[in-house]
Amino acid sequence: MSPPAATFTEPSASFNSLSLKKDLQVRAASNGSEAKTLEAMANNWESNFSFAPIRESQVSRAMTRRYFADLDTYAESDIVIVGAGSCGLSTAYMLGKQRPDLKIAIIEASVSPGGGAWLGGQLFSAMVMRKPADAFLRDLGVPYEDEGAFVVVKHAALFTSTLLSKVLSFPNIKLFNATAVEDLITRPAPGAPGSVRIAGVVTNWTLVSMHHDDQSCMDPNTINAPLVISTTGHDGPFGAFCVKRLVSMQQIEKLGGMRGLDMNTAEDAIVKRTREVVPGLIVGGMELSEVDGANRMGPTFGAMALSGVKAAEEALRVIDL
Ligand code: 48N
Repeated sequence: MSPPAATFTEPSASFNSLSLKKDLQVRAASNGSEAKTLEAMANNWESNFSFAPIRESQVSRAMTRRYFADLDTYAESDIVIVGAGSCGLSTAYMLGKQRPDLKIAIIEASVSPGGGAWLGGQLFSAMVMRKPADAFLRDLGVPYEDEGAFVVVKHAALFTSTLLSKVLSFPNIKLFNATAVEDLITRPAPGAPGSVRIAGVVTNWTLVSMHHDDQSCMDPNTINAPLVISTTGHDGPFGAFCVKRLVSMQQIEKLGGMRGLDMNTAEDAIVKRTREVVPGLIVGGMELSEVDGANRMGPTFGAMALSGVKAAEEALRVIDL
């Protein structure tokens, strides 16, 4: 049984105890069976307040029914995005806006999506984006201070939370967080012996992925998709996952390895080189620096946003071929 369609009520002008009291009185007036209870609550909600009664199993079913319906729906996706950092989320935002017809699954290993974009750099809150990435912020509706060649968002979390909320509001996009991609689904590439085209991802709950060495084999789950966009960040415990797998599958010879910090060189290169690295796999964001040996840019995020814009355009070019 599929969950009820999402019902979105307009945010109330000013929710507070007074508006709650008024809601209760309105409900009491129109609801004979509960009128007494609601009236008592409206008159003295400090002592008579109670939520509508529930059985715990209803909560469990509300969660699990939706989760398993989503697993079923997205088992066949049009696009899978691996990694919900600033690049992956920017990619999803651009695709969600332009192609509501596409089923897009985002697989994020961490419980908390957002990757490295919750702070501007070290533990400093403000986030710098160099122009022309300010155009992306305007499209997203994130305010910033203009400093000439660059702009500053007062808190990186304002950018990331705004982007995340927009992505999660698209009905054709599903975020599976706390879920790791632990391999790629492949098919022989026609006419290219030994080469493959990517045809989906192999997933497991991240906690399971982290314990393959100390638990008996826990086989993974899978998502089929004609196109995967990998934005898993530069090398690290989980980072650069898909490009490292391409090397171990002998689909690319070796990784270029991320170079030292050079903001000007790095940001231009990441945006320019966002592309389909092997058939069916587009790579963007800092994962790309590992493929090409691009420099890192440090605490500036314009290239992540615009690499996401580029990755979305590449995806639409490839998927409509
Ligand atoms: O934020 P990241 O790490 O990656 P990007 O490319 O979106 O943004 C990079 C950016 O934050 C920088 O590194 C800045 C600009 N600094 C540059 C520099 O010079 O240091 O997000 C990657 C996401 C994370 O949330 C990971 O948890 C996730 O990808 N992830 C995975 N998710 C699912 N399966 C995996 N195998 C996996 N590996 C990583």
